[in-house]
Amino acid sequence: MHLAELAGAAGAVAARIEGAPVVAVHADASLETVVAIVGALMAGVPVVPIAPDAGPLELGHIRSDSGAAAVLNTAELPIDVTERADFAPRHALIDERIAMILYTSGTTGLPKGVQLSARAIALDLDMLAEAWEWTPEDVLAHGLPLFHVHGLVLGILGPLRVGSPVVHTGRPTPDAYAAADADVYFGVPTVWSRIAADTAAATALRGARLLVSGSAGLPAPIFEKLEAYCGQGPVERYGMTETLITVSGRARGERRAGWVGAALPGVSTRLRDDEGAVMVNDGEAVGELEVLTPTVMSGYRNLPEATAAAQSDDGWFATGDVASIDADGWHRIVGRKSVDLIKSGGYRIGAGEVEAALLAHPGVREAAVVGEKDDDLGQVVVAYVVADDGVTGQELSVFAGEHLAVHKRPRRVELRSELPRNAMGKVQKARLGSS
Ligand code: MCA
Ligand code: AMP
Repeated sequence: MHLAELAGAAGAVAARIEGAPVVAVHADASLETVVAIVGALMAGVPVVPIAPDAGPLELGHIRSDSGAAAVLNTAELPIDVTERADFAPRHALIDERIAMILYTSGTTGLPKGVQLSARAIALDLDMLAEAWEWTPEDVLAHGLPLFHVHGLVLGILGPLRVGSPVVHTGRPTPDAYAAADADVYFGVPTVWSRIAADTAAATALRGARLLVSGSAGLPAPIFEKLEAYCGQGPVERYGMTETLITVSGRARGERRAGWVGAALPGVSTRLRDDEGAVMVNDGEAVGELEVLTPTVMSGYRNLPEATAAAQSDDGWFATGDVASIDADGWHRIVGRKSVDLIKSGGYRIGAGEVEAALLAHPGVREAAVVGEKDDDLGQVVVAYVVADDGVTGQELSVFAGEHLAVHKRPRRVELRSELPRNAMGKVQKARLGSS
């Protein structure tokens, strides 16, 4: 679809929804999703992209918490991508208005709505375009989901802002990436690891100008394999839904396996130790990474306390990631402070949300969910459950599947007679794999 056609089709959506408080979009990987989201942006209506396979719990929560009056797209209000309207956008991506609300998992409870202003999104895309020397001459390819920052903000709004064509491959398989014949490729580490294991696909990317990896740490051996087969290792970049992308390698700069680059212009970063003292940037000392960025969210929706808790007393955003920074300002992400935030295939999954879904089963008495190391997905979701006699792991997998999006479901459910607890009665998750 050409830009003028997109503007016409999105204009038709914009005219229809103008004045709505919030709209949700059933965000499958389709042109309809792009038209609906761009239409909402044109109309200045905050848009909530929803995972197409979201379970009833998440869906109900997201709709009521966001206040979305309607769900656009194939599910409830079919969008005709051939319809056209001359809608004059009243709100370019420049103001403080909330453009998008992205629901993302925390350590406990239901997902939180991260409110992103139009200005923050535009600024982040401009910073990335500069760092990656991204121009209208580049064809971008990726096959990432359209309900998170990576696939949607970077992967769809990015090309629209830069003016570069984008090919969405449907799924991010090695074959589809190899066939895309693009200049720039975006992927999560799982995608890069699958490409690195497929010599033919990896070799087909030799002509690319830039490979970019993010959403989770790229293992150094994968970087090195890609370097060998594709002629370059990916540029890594780091960010969060709450801050957008704040740290990145540069297109023409150094690419260092295991490191995610330097702060983008206008962004400051620092490390704090357990007592809150700011640490030295010597490339060795590890502490919690904090960022001060003009791209930070406009708060969690309806959660002023959680919003305040994520900030330091002097207004920096506490990422919850543990990192080191070297004297040149390069960052290495070492892990996360909380075991209750799991990253699987680049998806952020809150252990508490999965535990709550399992505990809703009448035969489940206790549940503890952890992320266990996995070569393909980085981490996989594993549930340890104490259940009544006769309840099977298989039954609980199916039960969880009825309540949660597929990427949040435990890949393994292990039944235990009890869970290891400390003297205070708190589950000791670190002991679960071996107990
Ligand atoms: C998956 N399957 C399951 C389960 N999980 N079946 C039963 N139980 C489960 N627990 C099914 C899937 O539906 C699929 O079935 C098949 O198993 C293969 O699944 P999987 O191995 O997960 O492969 P995949 O479906 O290809 O997923 C890998 C993936 C995916 C493509 C890398 O994880 C992905 O799209 N990740 C991107 C996440 C992302 O965009 N994160 C960005 C967050 P079938 O084949 O039948 O369908 S934004 C962010 O992090 C910040 C801002 C940043 O820095 O970017
Ligand atoms: P999300 O909320 O899905 O946006 O996930 C944000 C989290 O993903 C961060 O807090 C990090 O833990 C992780 N992350 C993103 N990019 C990277 C990266 N390049 N290296 C390591 N971790 C990353």
